[in-house]
Amino acid sequence: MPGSVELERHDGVALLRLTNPPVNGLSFAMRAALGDRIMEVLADDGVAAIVVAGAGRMFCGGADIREFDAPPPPGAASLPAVLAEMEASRKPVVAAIHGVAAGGGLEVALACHVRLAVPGTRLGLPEVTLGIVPGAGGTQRLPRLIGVEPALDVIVGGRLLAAERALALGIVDQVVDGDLLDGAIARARQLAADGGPLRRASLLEERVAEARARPGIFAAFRKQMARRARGFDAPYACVESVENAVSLPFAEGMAAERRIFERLRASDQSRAQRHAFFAEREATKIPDVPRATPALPVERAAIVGCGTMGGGIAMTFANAGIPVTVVDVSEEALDKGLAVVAQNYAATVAKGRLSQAAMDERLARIARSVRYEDVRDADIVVEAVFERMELKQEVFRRLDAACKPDAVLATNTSTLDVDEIAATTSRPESVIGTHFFSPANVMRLMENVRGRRSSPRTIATVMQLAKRLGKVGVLVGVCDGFVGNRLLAPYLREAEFLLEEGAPPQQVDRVLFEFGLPMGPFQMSDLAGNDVSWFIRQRQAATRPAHLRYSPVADRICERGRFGQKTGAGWYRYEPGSRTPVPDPLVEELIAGAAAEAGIARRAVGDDEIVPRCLYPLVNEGAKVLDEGIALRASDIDIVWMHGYGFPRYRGGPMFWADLVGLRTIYDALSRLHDEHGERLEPAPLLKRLAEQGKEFGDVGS
Ligand code: T1G
Repeated sequence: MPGSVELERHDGVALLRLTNPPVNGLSFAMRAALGDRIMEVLADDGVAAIVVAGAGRMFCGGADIREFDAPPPPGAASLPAVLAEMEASRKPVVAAIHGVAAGGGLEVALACHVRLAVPGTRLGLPEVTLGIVPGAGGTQRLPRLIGVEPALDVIVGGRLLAAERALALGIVDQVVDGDLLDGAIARARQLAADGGPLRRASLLEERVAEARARPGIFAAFRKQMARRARGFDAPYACVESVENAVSLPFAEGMAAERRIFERLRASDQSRAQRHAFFAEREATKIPDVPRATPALPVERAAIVGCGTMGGGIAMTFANAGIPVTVVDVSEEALDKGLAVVAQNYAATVAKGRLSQAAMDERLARIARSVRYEDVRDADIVVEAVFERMELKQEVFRRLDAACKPDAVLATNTSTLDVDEIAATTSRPESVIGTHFFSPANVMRLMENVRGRRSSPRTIATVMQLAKRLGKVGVLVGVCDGFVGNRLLAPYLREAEFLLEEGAPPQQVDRVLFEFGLPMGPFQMSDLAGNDVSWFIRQRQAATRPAHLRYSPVADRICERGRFGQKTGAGWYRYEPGSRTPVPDPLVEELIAGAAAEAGIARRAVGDDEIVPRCLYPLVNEGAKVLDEGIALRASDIDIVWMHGYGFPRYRGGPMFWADLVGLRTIYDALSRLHDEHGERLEPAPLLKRLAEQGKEFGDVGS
């Protein structure tokens, strides 16, 4: 197993280097090596002090997540025990931190007596994002070191902090401007020479004692985190473990932390979140586009169309420090669109999440123009005009003429054929889909759609651009709806059929919200705008199979101008200025009318029918998309639905969730629905094969 701890001697100071590229993961071997080195240098009279550092580009990225599913090898070193030895050392131990100290990596540093970092270092305890709690003393040492509330923010938030923030909180003792190792060795030598008391976090009782006098802080914290933590177990387990740091002696708190850690590590939620972690990294691996494929450096960008999407995409570039020119047909259109951009930034400033200076800086990166000539310097242009093929083709013809020869021409289309758009240019190899999700400056998914002719360089460019924009890029193939919206179609279709069969919109929405989706399908449609899907349905009407049942209710709602929140009514009614959905008897009438026309005898639909009826067909469509090669792997589909539609991360995405449910179960249920409702619910061949072989989607392609 990989992982070692190198030892260098510097005039009485032992420098221990954690070595296990690429992130110095604390594998079982690494923990054993660290324990052995600590014992070695503690016993060495020639060593007066110790410095712990990381080899390569970072201090340590934490425990090796890949080892979580395997039981520890017999006699495996316990990280908490190794850290306890190190902290108890009579010889000063200084942590020299660069790059990243995350999870167990930061816990190693917390067991040192002094922590030094360099500017640019990021530190944190992201275990909660993996569905676990810090398992090597983080929930016990950090509150003692920096106080309970700040520790709760760090541990439950799970974010990595900048070195300066960590200094302000007291996580690090100094941010070193000069050479980190020189500074750390000098500090260690000085501590040894001074011979003063060493600060051991586990022995600091003042802050936890003070918190003991304020028992309400944990209830208050649970209350304020409730919305964000809805459905997740780990955040609440983190609070429980920090609460133990206040109510229990250190040793008992550590034992409780270990029990909580082991319970969560074995949970489906943690397995799902670990799956999501690796899935995001797998999605960047394209079999026929090696990582070394040269990409076009993106220094300047342009957007055509300054509507909601165009404005949001412009913000995404500006936020990433990339100057961007927005082109639209008139000054009025630009005024309107850029006013929305400014309002969005102002709202973030008002919430204290962005400084006014940063807002001004970002706005200054957004130029405007009504002339295509002004995109000539752009390395990439993203078209974000209305979802009509002839309009998009006209835009691409003009871009083809105006852009520099090697520019990438991207379309933000959400369903249209990228190949048809590419065919209108002289450079189809430079054309690709970059499907952002609304609001584009917030949603992290970037569904990159490769056309038949998209070149490796074009693909590499947009996949690298995704990371630079802070997005999660997933490469998909061309079909109606690509991956995200293609799976959305059967989900919405079955939800609408359930209405005709007897379930009111608020029941379907409630059950799917309780499952963990950010909102149910009808509230989501009212938020996104019912006219968007109405227009798509009209485009598809000509080719929709006539023999398949189709619910007219959504069309009838739109024919009445009920486009959702933006018109004050859709599937629900909205009081002026309110976003609270109110059930509307008119919609009930439309549903009952459609059911009568279809000869459907309405009934009481059970809550327990709704998740299978809406999500199994979504998973079934995922099996087709996988089989057709539109998605490279099942985990890519999971990423699309977690980052594009808010599928709960603690369920790992629809395909991982389906594997947990069991494909045999899903296949049998779908077969029954197929018998009852007809061919649209026929199980996909891949689903059938996997169910019969007792396999999972996760086995496909491996
Ligand atoms: N374990 C295993 N593999 C890891 C890993 C880890 N902790 N961290 C990264 N990798 C792999 C990753 O899959 C990728 O592999 C490669 O390393 C580069 O990663 C006891 C129990 C550290 C900020 O949650 O957040 O400690 O794709 O592309 O952008 O309490 O990696 O090349 O094959 O992300 O420079 C807690 C997880 C673990 C941190 C670096 N630690 N990692 O980002 O590189 S639990 C974490 C990250 C724990 C203790 C508990 C990031 C990074 P491949 P990368 P990066």
